[in-house]
Amino acid sequence: MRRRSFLAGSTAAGLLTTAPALHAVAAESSLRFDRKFAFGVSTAAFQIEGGLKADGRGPSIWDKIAASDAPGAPDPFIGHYYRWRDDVALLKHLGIDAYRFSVAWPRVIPDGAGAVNPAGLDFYDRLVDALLAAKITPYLCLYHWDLPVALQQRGGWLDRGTVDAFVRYAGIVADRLGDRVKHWIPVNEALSIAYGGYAIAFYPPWVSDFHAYLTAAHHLNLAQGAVMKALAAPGRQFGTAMCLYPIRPVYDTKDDQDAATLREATTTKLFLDPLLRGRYPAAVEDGMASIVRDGDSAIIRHDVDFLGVNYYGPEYCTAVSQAPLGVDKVTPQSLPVTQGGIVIDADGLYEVLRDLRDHYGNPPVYITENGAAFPDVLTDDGKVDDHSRVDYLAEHFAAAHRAHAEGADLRGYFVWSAFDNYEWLVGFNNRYGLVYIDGQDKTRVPKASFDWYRRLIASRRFTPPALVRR
Ligand code: IFM
Repeated sequence: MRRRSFLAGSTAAGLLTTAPALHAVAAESSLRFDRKFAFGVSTAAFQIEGGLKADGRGPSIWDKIAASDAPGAPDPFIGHYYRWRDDVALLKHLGIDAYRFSVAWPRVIPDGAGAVNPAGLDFYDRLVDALLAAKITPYLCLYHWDLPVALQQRGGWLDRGTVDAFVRYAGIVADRLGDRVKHWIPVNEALSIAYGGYAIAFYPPWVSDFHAYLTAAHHLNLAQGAVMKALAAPGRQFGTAMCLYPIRPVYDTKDDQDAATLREATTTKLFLDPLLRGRYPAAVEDGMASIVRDGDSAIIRHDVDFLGVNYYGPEYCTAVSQAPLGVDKVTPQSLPVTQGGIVIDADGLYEVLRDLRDHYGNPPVYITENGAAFPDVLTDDGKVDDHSRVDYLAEHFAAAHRAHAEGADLRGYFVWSAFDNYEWLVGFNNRYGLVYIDGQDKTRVPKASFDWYRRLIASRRFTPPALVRR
């Protein structure tokens, strides 16, 4: 047998394996998930913790964007650093098997490379104990974008020294938590960090230069591989949380198809290929030549225990000669989008899982992020009826189920996100949570999607709304 069966359709045998369109399946059909399938939620330290100056935490490159330094300025976060016990209680109530969170590097090592802040480690130590007591398996991500400012001043991800500092930091966290944490994810979305920060100046440190982008990408790849090798120990599992989505041509022309292929080589596959295939895509080999040193490829390539897929929606490209690399990213007007402008397309998730099955050796996969921002409203009776999010999630769970039924080695699914949180440049204007957070008093209100997910986890089965609607 190629794989253990963690998922199974409860519909008539064969329907799912022949990949029917959802609407072709009988309305009463439900999809079943095996008990070993890990249901989870994801968060990130910077987006939920707050307490940026509490207990010796150092500054990160995101602090100034998100928070005013003025005395008495409101904390724009959800105060998880202070309310973590309540939050773990909510996670327990949700019934999840696993929780993916990140450790804030500047909380553990305030300047990134110097003295350790014991209070920072204590916080995560207590959190891990509380999760385990609630029977929730921790999936620990070491770096979700909050680089210590002192390291940025030395060049950030353009400086190879940041890789060494990262390996040291990872070792310090593992020494403290590695007796209880078995699942490790070194870096969340290296593509977002490198592309947003160094290619298009959209995120800190606001650089826009192709060579800088390749340099940052390579150092992030190296950091990930180096940590996986340095921390390896019996019983420990290492994986990724990687942006993976189909990149499609807008028009069915050779130019647009070439543009999409080039875009793929310079974005998603710039991270996937060196990890699983041990080499960069041919399109970037020349650009990487002066950056990659002997031995780097062997450090980066790794037999991961799981490949983490962060999927939100597909991307569309067209050939435009004046655009960088001759490729322009566009969103066709006709397609449905989330509040963040992301195209809603569950088939894209299915395609990603199929591509990993067919072209990357069918590694064990977790969906490490999937979710959507919609304009949620807290009604006077204290409820948030986020049916759009329920539909989005149900359709994506159905697509993942279908891929698994067709042989993709899918092991689990982490919804982004447990709580409404600080969505980088747009703050609380894009809410992704299953739990609504009141911006003023930070009250936690489970949304309808929380109840939907809770029922799914408890029963391990659900009926996708698409099956009923169409
Ligand atoms: O909030 C982000 C997260 O930090 C990284 N992945 C995408 C999410 C939604 O934009």
